[in-house]
Amino acid sequence: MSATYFPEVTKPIAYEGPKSKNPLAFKWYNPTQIVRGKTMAEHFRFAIAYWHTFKAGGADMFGPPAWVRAWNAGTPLEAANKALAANFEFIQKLGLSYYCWHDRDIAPEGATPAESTQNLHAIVKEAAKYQADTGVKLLWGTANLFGNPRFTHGAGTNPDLQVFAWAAAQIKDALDATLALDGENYVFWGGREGYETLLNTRYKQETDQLARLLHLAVDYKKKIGFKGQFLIEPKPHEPTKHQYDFDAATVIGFLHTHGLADHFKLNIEANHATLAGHTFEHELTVASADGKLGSIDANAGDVLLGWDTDQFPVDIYSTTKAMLVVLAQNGLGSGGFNFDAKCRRGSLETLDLFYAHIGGIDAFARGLLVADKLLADRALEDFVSKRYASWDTPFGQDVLTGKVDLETVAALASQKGEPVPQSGRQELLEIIVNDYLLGV
Ligand code: XUL
Ligand code: CO
Repeated sequence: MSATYFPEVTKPIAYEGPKSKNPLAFKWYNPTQIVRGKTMAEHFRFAIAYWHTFKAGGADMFGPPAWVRAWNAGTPLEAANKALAANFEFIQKLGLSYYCWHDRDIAPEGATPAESTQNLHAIVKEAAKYQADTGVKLLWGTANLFGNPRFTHGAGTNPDLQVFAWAAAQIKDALDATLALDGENYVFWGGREGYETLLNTRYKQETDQLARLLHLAVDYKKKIGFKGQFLIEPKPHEPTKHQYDFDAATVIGFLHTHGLADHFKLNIEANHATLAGHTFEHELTVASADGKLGSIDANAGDVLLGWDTDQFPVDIYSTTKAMLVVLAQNGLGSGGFNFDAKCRRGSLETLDLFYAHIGGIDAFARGLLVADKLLADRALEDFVSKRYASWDTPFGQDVLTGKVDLETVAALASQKGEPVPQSGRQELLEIIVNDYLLGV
């Protein structure tokens, strides 16, 4: 294995088990271990986020990039080629199989749309060679429709049709590139699709514009024969004050309103969930309930900071609850777990990239094992089944499926009398989850 950009890691990260003291080893993620009939590798399909891992430099609001990265050198195209080499070396050394990109992460924007297309084609050609050589695959591609100042007032939702046209041009190219690299999904995150003030905004028209852009993408997808899954990634705010794709429930409503529900699933990001005032498992549950949980951006926010810190997930309580939802719907299909996460500014070495990913991977692997055991033992389910037992009766099912009218169900009130209040046993269930977390 070549040691160009990560000489500090000389062999692929291996599973060594929970007793290992080696920080460059997995303690819980054993890619070949079977859980519920699937290997751990199949359960997760972990992906590297190109933007955080290879393009971020630790910059924040108060200081410029702070990290020295050997691949960040030469002309923009030379640097793009070096980052590509680093990407495949890193993924192979981590023992993973997927990556995700924005168009502008992998190839520099040119002076004209034609030059941008050309840059993207050149890099895609190289990426295809690396993919063929390494077996690493593209989980999803997306277009960066928020970085360039032309998108300040939105992309699809911009008041200027000319900006909409530039967004369309970028989506077209990004879809072509995703198809060329056999991408398994394509993500739409509504970067600046939102508003700052209603004083200057036609809310209804902007949401119609967004729906139109998505319909155009669906039509183009069919035209070029792209079979991957389209995904929308909700986020409540940041960069705009109010984003139209606020949360899972809002996006699901939007998709149904605009005749897009058959064409999209959701990519749920943990930190976006908490920004919306929800838990990660809430957003996963809402998406899953509508058959729309398609993929996951695996990261975490900071409880004390109300913004999108995109930290690596280490909280196994949260990963366990997430995996309960994923297992209940029998996996993510063509989706996976993309580490949309970055090291803290102070974690400045490339070695920190390995520790960060290993920590996140193990946190989810542990969550999978605990969730599997909770399900296998029906540790929560027996209580939940009892809680809903009245609905599982034939009469309950008739009410639920609309076979019973209001008077008939109302008659039950006097027939059976005052309902007996039942404990929800929240604290007991929390103890049970803790026991499993500590016991696995
Ligand atoms: C931004 C974010 C994006 C999307 C892809 O908060 O999560 O990186 O995942 O555009
Ligand atoms: Co994301």
